[in-house]
Amino acid sequence: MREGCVPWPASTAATYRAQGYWNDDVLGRRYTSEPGRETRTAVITPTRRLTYGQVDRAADRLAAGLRARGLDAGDRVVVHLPNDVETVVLCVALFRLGALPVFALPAHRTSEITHLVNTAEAVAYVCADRVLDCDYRVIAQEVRERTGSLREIYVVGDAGPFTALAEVDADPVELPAPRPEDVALFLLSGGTSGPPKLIPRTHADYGYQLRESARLCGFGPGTRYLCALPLGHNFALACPGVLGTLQAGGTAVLAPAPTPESCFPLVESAGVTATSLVPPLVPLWLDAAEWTEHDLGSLELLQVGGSRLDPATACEVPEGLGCTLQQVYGMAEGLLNFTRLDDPEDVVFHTQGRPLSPADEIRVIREDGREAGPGEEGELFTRGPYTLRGYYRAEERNLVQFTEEGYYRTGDVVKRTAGGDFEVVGRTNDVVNRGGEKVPAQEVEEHLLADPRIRQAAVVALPHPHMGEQTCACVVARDEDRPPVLREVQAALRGRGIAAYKLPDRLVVLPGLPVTGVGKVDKKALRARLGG
Ligand code: OOB
Repeated sequence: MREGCVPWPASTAATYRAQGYWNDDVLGRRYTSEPGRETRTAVITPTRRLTYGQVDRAADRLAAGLRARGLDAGDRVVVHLPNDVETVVLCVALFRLGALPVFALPAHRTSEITHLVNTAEAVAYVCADRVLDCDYRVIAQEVRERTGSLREIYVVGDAGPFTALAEVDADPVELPAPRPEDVALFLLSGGTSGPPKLIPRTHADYGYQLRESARLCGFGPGTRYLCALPLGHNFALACPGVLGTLQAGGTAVLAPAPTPESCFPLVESAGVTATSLVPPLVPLWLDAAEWTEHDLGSLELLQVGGSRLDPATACEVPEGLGCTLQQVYGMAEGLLNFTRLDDPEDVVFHTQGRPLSPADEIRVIREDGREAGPGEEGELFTRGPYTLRGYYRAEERNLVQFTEEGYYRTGDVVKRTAGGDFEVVGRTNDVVNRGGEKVPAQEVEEHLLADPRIRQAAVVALPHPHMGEQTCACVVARDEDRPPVLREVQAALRGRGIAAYKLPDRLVVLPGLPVTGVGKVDKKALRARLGG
């Protein structure tokens, strides 16, 4: 494995191979090497349609073009693109080249991208020209000024001072195939405290994840999967997502946004059979489905995950959208849990499912350190054939986040039913789960403290009816007579270039913050005081 990554122990890797969890396949293998693929539709967007043959050829030309411009196997490339054809082709091209995509979210701004480029020592950044009110070329310029490793900036669309991705093109060349146990891509951590960390995923482990989740979800050549959430998020990418759909020979339908307005016409025109959403979108889809003129009759499966789905909303899905509901409790670090397509309603409505793989090892540890029994709460620890053994270049963090036996400490508090299904009931780490979007409290606190009006800051989660949780910033003002107000604080944070979903929803100015016996801010007491 590459420098900075923690490999699975050799004996464990040998077992995963011997038991068939890992095989010799690599991501980016030519799709048309399978019979009958050439003319079948691989990708659909509101304006374009590509066959597997076209994806294969475009990816080969792009890989050759990138290589001619000096991109090599092992190089990191920050990919910051909307759901569109270029994103899929780039992803396949990078896999073929053995270069490693680092998937940013569309909502990320200068602050996050700078952090990613620096942490990955990325040599290239690929962005859109503009989407809605955001000019990504401005971000590119700022990131280039603040980092030292970028050699190339590629833009999809009007490149301005940078290189247009469309011009990166060369006759295909023979490329050495990556090895199955090489890192193939980096995902971002969302569920842990502190700034996002990079999660190395190998060809073998990610390949297994998408193959096995495609099997569990019954994906095949007839599947038309709507990618409504950002393509670079694990859920929409590989659970089974776009990569699982393409591997199974189905069609990936890419929506520019997850709203009913943007998705319903595509469901009808492309005959979408499956999609995935985060919980706050489900009531919106249910409401819109009542009055829509679009025919949603092709939809068979709705996956929901990322944060807690309220059981009352869950119950409405089968009738309201005319499809099967599947709860997915996953994490970019690996472990995926699914309710099964044939589970009884009680399980589907009230639990977040059970592990994907028989090789997923699970421990639920109570506060007193003992193993939890059925129905007892505890923190979930896991290891397995697609769960990382360490974050990229994060030795210190890894000591906290992994046990000596290689279990990943999820920070999630769960209960297991007698049937072995999980219910996610809480969290031990300092993250606000804002309807599936993860807001690391410490990162926002650091930005708040840069505001001269703020002396002390603590960010806590408060319950919210639609989002599940909202972000509340508790601050102590430097000048008591002129306390900051929410709008000013949001504007200041926006000015620091952070993603909009990380802006506090509420601001509470206090004379002081409660502290624990050891002098740390007592967030439990804060939440209690705020009615959380
Ligand atoms: C998904 O991945 P991440 O990495 O953005 O966030 C992981 C964390 C989990 O540790 C858990 O705290 C929370 O998100 N979570 C859920 C959940 N699914 C994830 N909490 C309650 N109920 C659920 N169903 O969020 C993710 C990755 C792959 C598939 C689906 C979601």
